[in-house]
Amino acid sequence: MKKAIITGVAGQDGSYLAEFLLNKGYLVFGVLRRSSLEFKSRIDHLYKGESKNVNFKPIYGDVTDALSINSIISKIKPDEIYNLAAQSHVRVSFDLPGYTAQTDAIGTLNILESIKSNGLNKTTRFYQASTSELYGKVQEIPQNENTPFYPRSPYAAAKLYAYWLTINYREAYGIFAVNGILFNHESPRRGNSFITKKVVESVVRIKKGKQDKLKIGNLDSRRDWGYAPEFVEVMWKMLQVDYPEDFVIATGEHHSVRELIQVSFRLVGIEIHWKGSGINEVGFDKKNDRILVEVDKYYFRPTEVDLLVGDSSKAKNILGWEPNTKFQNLIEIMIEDEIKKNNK
Ligand code: NAP
Ligand code: F7E
Repeated sequence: MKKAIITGVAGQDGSYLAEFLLNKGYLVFGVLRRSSLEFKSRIDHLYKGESKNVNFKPIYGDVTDALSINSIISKIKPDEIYNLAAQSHVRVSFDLPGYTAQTDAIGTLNILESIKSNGLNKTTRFYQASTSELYGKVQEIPQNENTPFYPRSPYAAAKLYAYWLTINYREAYGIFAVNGILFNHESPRRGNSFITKKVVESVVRIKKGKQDKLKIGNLDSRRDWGYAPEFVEVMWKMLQVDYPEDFVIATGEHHSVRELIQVSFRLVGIEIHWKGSGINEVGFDKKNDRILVEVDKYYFRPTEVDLLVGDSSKAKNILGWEPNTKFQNLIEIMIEDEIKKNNK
């Protein structure tokens, strides 16, 4: 039975990846941070109650704590490690730059150093959750594995260190260590302060009369949004090939925050029109002129990433991976789930 460790297992991707690996017959060790409440909504079903899976083993650990990470890795000696743990919110990284660096940069060092110092170089494969945020102020469109990076946040700068460290441990010590440079991927399990989840939650609540307005930041920002369950599958694929290489994973489409809002409202039967500009722009219901969307500068970032769109043809050629779910379909899935939750 293959053994995998997932850090960040209670997050959006970690929860889908755990389910995916369990279905493949893995013994999955999920690293969980201690928190004051034990409720882990995305993975509770894997280790509590009737649905629990005996092959899922939760363990306490924190990637900033080298001792805990080394003790976990040296005991388990896993075949694969997926490092998904992160302070993953770009806006929040401007408020918490130190914590973001400790988790997203030094956390990666702690894992790689443990693989090396335990002599697991040839037996443990390592996946690093790299990100399209590395491209930041983009140097070319679309972005591929050779596009130069230009990080625009403490989050991206920390992830840049982890990206290069992964390559360095591969080249210096022969570890099968790879970067998945994943573009934004979303799902009903997305944290609710990220834009897709925030918009669909608000739209359904507004439709149900439970909320007045949606307050939003930069409407013009454009992202390449994919579907998280399809993106975790390719993390696994990257560790199954003969040679370690880095891959861009994306849908190849880009859409603005404005389109995201418009499509989401349309799916609940509301047609949004826009008037004004900049901070004074508003979105209103065409039927009754009611203002439903307002710009709030609180959500602006000190430095923004205006446009991300990826070219994942390398992943298609080498891993045989292609996305099935694109923008419209993704928003439909998320809205449908939100409506179901609201009807409960
Ligand atoms: P997420 O939902 O924010 O999950 C991150 C997980 O990391 C959470 O479970 C969190 O624990 C855990 N964590 C945070 N600090 C930790 C620490 N010091 N030690 C151990 N665990 C810690 O993120 P996601 O969307 O699933 O993304 C997974 C990874 O991919 C992240 O590294 C992210 O930066 C990267 N990424 C994401 C995207 C995307 O679009 N989703 C794109 C590219 C790259 P709690 O649950 O206790 O908070
Ligand atoms: O913002 C704009 C915002 O927070 C998307 C993380 O998973 O993907 C994610 O990072 C865009 C930005 O994701 C609001 O300014 C406007 O331009 O959903 P987001 P992100 O920053 O792209 C990358 C690939 C990661 O690696 C990260 O871990 O939407 N925006 N108004 C807003 N964003 C938020 N959150 N809230 C707003 O009100």
